[in-house]
Amino acid sequence: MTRKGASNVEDLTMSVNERILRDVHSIYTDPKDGLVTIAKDIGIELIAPRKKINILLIGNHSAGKSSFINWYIEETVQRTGVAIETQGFTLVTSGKKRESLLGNATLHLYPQLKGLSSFQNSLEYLGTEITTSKQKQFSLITFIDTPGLVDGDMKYPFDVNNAILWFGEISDLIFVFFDPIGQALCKRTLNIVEKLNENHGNKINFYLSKSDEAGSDSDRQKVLMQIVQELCKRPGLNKAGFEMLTIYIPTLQEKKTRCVNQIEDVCKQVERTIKQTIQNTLNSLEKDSDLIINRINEKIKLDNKTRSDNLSRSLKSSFFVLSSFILLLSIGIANVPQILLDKYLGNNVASQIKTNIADPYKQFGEFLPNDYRPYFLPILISIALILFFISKLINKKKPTMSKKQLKSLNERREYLQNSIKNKKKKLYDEYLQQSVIDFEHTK
Ligand SMILES: Nc1nc2c(ncn2[C@@H]2O[C@H](COP(=O)(O)OP(=O)(O)OP(=O)(O)O)[C@@H](O)[C@H]2O)c(=O)[nH]1
Ligand SMILES: [Mg+2]
Repeated sequence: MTRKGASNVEDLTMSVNERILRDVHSIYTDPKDGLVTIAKDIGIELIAPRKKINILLIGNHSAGKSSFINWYIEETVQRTGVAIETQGFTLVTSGKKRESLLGNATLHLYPQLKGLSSFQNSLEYLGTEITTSKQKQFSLITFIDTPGLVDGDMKYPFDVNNAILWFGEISDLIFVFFDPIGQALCKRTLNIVEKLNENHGNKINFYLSKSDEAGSDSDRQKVLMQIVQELCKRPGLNKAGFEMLTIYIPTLQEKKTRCVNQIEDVCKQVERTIKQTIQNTLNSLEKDSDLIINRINEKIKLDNKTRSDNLSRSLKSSFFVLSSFILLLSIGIANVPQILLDKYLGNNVASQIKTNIADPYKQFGEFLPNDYRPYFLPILISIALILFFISKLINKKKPTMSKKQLKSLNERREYLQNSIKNKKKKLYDEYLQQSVIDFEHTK
């Protein structure tokens, strides 16, 4: 099968949302015509939008973070159990084949992780699990599974707080899991949540996980109250309308429970975030294109101004060169003996020169006091030289763009104004159409 064929098959199996994000990503990253390259050439740093959203899961040890991921993707990728199962940070993402990557291989796949300093001497604690699952919205998600947080002497072989805060920055959603049995009120979890909340409050969602194990309705209410109270004690977290969904993994439920499982609401939240991300991505595409177009316009305007400045400089400079030249010529001619002029130019021309150049020159010299007359010639030559130097000084031209550069800028502006904007419009229409279809289905 040809590459083209392969990509068509891929297109057919891809969801509209996935394709929109992939297309916009490649509009940015194309090495030749990508927005990142075009912007860089004119001094603007752009970051390509991601093809997937990132969801960071944090919480106490054994709160069910890894189990949630396995449930979502409908595959057992992450180890789960009562022991401290997840020891490092794992990115779980969908791809063409099942693969587990550790350390450097993960950095290779996600070069931006090189900015994360927490794993400098313990890269083996940073891994990626690629699975072929496309369940729910997984093809548009990267889950970041983290080690359970515990209080006390527990030593992590890397800077766990720093790593969580770093991943918080690049995440679109942060799920905080509290479970009813374990250390629901683990201080370390609360501290990190408080810190994350400073800049990413809108991304954070709290869940009472394993809520099937929370006992009776009133027991569960008590646990919920306790957690909410503890969270509200933190000044930054004390916000009105605290929401904490109660969730459990249906297949792991041990006893029958009357507890309402709100796990589907988690999926809906994920879908909302994906939709929002697509809208934001398409809007950024438009905004970034405008930014580049404006910068290109400014550059062309500046170049035109520099060109006209250069022209006026060279006109002024030519005036001084010409003056200098005329002065030197006059000095030369005025000092040629009359006999030679008569002999070589004829009487007529020679007498014209005498009356129009040589005589005024002599009269002009006679204005000078007697003592200065010997310096008349050197003074005139110096003036001519000064005029010449002034012309050189004025004639310092500023660099302008070459015809080729101008042509390429104009072409790029054209490309952004027409191709990219049309493409954005088309993708937006597709997105809206699909949203309408989704809406019809949910009615
Ligand atoms: N009853 C019940 N058990 C669950 C649920 N979710 C997870 N478990 C169990 O809880 C234990 C811990 O789950 P994990 O998914 O490993 O928890 P974790 O948060 O990833 O734990 P660490 O990686 O150690 O931080 C496992 O034995 C799971 O089977 C749930 O919703 N209900
Ligand atoms: Mg785990």
